[in-house]
Amino acid sequence: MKTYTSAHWGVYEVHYQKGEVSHLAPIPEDESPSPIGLSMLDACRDAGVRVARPSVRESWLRHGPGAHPERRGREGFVEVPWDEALDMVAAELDRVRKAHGNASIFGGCYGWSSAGRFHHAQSQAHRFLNAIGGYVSHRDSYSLGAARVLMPHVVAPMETLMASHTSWDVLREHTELFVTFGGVPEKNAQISAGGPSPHRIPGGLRRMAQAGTRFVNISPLRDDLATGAGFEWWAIVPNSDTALLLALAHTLYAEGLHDEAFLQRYCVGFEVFAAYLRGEEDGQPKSAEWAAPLTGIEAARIRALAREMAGSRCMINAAWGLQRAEHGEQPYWLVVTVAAMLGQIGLPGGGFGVGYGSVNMMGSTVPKFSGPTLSQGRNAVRDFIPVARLSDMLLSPGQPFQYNGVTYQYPDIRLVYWAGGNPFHHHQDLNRLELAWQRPETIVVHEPFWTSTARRADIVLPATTTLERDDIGYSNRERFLVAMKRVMPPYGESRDDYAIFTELARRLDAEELFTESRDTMQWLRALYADCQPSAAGAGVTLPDFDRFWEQGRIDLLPEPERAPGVILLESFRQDPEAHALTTPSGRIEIHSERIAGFGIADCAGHPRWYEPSEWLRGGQGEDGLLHLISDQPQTRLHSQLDNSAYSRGMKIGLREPVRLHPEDAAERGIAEGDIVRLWNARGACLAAAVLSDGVRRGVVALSTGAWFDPVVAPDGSSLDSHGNPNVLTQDVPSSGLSQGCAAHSCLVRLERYTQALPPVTVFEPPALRSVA
Ligand SMILES: Nc1nc2c(c(=O)[nH]1)N[C@H]1C(S)=C(S)[C@@H](COP(=O)(O)OP(=O)(O)OC[C@H]3O[C@@H](n4cnc5c(=O)[nH]c(N)nc54)[C@H](O)[C@@H]3O)O[C@H]1N2
Ligand SMILES: Nc1nc2c(c(=O)[nH]1)N[C@H]1C(S)=C(S)[C@@H](COP(=O)(O)OP(=O)(O)OC[C@H]3O[C@@H](n4cnc5c(=O)[nH]c(N)nc54)[C@H](O)[C@@H]3O)O[C@H]1N2
Ligand SMILES: [Mo]
Repeated sequence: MKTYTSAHWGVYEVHYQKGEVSHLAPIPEDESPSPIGLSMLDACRDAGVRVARPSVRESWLRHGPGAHPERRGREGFVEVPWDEALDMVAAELDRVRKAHGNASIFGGCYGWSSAGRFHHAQSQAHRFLNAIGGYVSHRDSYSLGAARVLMPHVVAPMETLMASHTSWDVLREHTELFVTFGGVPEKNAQISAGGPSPHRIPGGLRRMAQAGTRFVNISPLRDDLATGAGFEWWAIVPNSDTALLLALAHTLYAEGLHDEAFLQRYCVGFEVFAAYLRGEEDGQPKSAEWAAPLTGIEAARIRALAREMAGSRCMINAAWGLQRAEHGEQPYWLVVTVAAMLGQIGLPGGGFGVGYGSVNMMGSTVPKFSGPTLSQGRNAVRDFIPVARLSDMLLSPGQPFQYNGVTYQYPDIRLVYWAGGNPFHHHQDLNRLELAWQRPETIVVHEPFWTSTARRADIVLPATTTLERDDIGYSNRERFLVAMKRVMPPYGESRDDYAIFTELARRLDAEELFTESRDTMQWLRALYADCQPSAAGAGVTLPDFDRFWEQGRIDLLPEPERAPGVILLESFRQDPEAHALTTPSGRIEIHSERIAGFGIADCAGHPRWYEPSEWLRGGQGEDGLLHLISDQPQTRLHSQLDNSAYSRGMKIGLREPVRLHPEDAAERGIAEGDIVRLWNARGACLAAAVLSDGVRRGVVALSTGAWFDPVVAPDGSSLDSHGNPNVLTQDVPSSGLSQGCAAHSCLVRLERYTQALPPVTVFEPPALRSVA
């Protein structure tokens, strides 16, 4: 029998030599396996960055909670025995909850952690914190901050939409024109939370192109799309998609190409929007001529595309990146609106997609059921934050914030607990986060690796990786349920998050509540048994646990004849009364009375154009400013595996590559491979120049995930030596509606770096000493 493992970038076979694990290999069913996982073994054995023993920051150990918070990230750690570390963490949790209440513990733990349904660090942490009285939580995600809040008002929750996207076989057969905003990046579709298998997007796109679908990619980056054939690239000004979509809507409306009958039967509020298109609100018709200087795209081309869309079976897609920006709600609302005007929603191959290419699951035909899920218990604390308001919360306790039409208050946080995420990767404006991070009295982090966040904790507890423990791999609408067997011993003294929380729960009189007296294998059996009925409901018969464990994996894809193509919103189209949407009207809301009723300054009741605070106004940055796209990295998942040979192999002289147009480079005297400095008022970093005419002029692309590695620059300011874009991005909300992450609205300057190059030291451990 073969052994398998599951990771966010795929399901892999585990191969052994002489009884020891030697390498991972793609499963044969995967026609486009991701190379990221092949590097996973080495990355997990990398002694340079694994946390070996519980470690406590020098000042905290000596002087207790709150000692020299400004030294977080700057001073070394003392390695202590497990029992001492656990006693310390338990005593500190107890002190804080008694002195300040559980609402002073932030336990959001946002992050992708690793695959496996039981040892999912965030779920483990939430279950534990609930068992000891609760914690301040977070809502939504960095992925989909604006969309998650907006879309339930307009059409349906994002989860529902994502799980029912029109499938690739239907697209191939029916879609004549595929218009995509932000491409369908294959690099991103390597990933799905829990284990994509097999990878369906590269093949899906190629087969569509072979069948004759015409593609138009509207994106600042050309290589967001690869179809194996030619396609049209519209190098749009970043953050101007709303203007382009309004102009497409205006052309359809002005030329009578919109589907009145569809709008009447399936939508509400078109008249209000039409008045805005005509310019009745602000005196400005949203014509193609109006949009041309905003988007950098000629009016005639915009009009021609609108006519072509109306004349063919057309799928409109938007990458999630579009809504990770200021006013990120607007392009999403408009993609639905323009698709509604075309009247093809619910027809095969027509309508809209919200993230084909953002993750692998989109367009799958694998049946959906709730996989094995660890219950998190009940949280007695009601306070929460929208996830991307982390620094605001720490800096402004007691201050009000708006979220989805309601006003709340930021809690007063004394203790931050993080397991399974890396805020010094994921948050915007890291220099501001460095300041906010000085506010709590204590910061506890569980981590397998010496990440930039672990280095900024007071107590670091070393966690195992997936390869070092038994678990069950499952991912929504992916094909395999995987017995993830432990394939190597834990690194150093690292322990499973479950084992760590069990010990803490024992010290805090919550052991039974947390563990239900089960060990890991008992939990795996229980979680497996719990999901058997829902699998059966979806037509999947799961064998008993022992058979599953022995077999190594279960194929969840029914025979082809039982897996008919999926068409998004097909039943709604067939019968909008019986299959009414969950919006207030049960219809698609082109005007939302509910959102209008919120009275939010930057999100009205219908989609409209709002100018971002940072963008290339008029298509060009004033005075040398460039628009920064900080997209998802090709060679890793966020910051995960940045230490791997594969990710490091893409770097140039240890620095992260930044892509820019050859003419923007020439204007600055920059050649291929030169080390450059990117900066703005918020921060600065180094990166290595890669020249490409596939990047729009005025745009630079620096992917996320290079481990944050600040040094003091010659002028005394902080300089990230490695190339982390989040020292540059703005920590502002997408809007007052959603408070989502707006990383893609960011201007920077760039120059050749001529000073002595600081080293990249983040792949070496911090200063460590052991207690005598
Ligand atoms: N500028 C900019 N910033 C962005 C984005 C962007 O587009 N632009 N994208 C945003 C998005 S969409 C996201 S989702 C976030 C991602 O942000 P994160 O999810 O925070 O990033 P990861 O690097 O995946 O962090 C996961 C951490 O969990 C650790 N880990 C793995 N397994 C375990 C385990 O078993 N136990 C414990 N305790 N820890 C474990 C890993 O070592 C790693 O440090 O970044 C966001 N940030
Ligand atoms: N390899 C890899 N894959 C990943 C991840 C990873 O870390 N590594 N992360 C996963 C996660 S957590 C998420 S949430 C998804 C995110 O998936 P997305 O949000 O879709 O990914 P991004 O790479 O941020 O953005 C996609 C593209 O949008 C384009 N774009 C940015 N701004 C604009 C704009 O204003 N207008 C237009 N038209 N285009 C724009 C950029 O060119 C970018 O390449 O990716 C997932 N996939
Ligand atoms: Mo994400």
